Amino acid sequence: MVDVQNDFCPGGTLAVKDGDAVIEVIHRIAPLFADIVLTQDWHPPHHHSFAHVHEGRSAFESISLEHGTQTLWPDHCVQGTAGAELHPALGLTRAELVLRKGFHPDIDSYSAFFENDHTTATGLAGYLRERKLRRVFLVGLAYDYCVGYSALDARRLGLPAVIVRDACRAIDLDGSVQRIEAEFTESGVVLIESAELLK
Ligand code: VGL
Ligand code: ZN
Repeated sequence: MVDVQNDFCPGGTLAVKDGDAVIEVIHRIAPLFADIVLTQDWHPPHHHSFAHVHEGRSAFESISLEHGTQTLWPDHCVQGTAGAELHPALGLTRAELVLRKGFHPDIDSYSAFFENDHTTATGLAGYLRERKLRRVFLVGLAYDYCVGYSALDARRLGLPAVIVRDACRAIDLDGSVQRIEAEFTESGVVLIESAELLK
């Protein structure tokens, strides 16, 4: 489960429309899974992805960096703040790992597996390998950023990756949904609805 944190839910600084609506769906399907891993976006206060760090720039603009384009975001999920906490309605207390990402000040990390240089590992691949967890189902926020990039990296690592679409909500910025869905098709990320799991 990716980044179901206060800042990505209504009232948060980078609120995804209906972000908290994923919680009910996630609770419904959670009992079907033997192992649950959570991620938490976890930025230092002046993280490079924050618009305020870049003189004269505004949130939701894109800038060019060494490892590609960076969308600038409002300050969000700052380490130790209430906005960075997992949503209080989440009841996944049996989750086995909470993986934090995005803590290096100069680079963003959408994916739960690699930072945005596509090289620096978060450790999740090793964790899954050592625990012999060989397939990932993804839920959470945001569909077109952290969920999507995580699914694509899972495929790059050779793991089957299934996104439960109604257990995700998208930011939907400048065609981001269409763009990532084209990549899903190319790399074999599978989209399903929770009802298909529950029947
Ligand atoms: C995310 C933008 C910035 C996400 C995280 O969780 O999808 N999006 N940081
Ligand atoms: Zn972030």
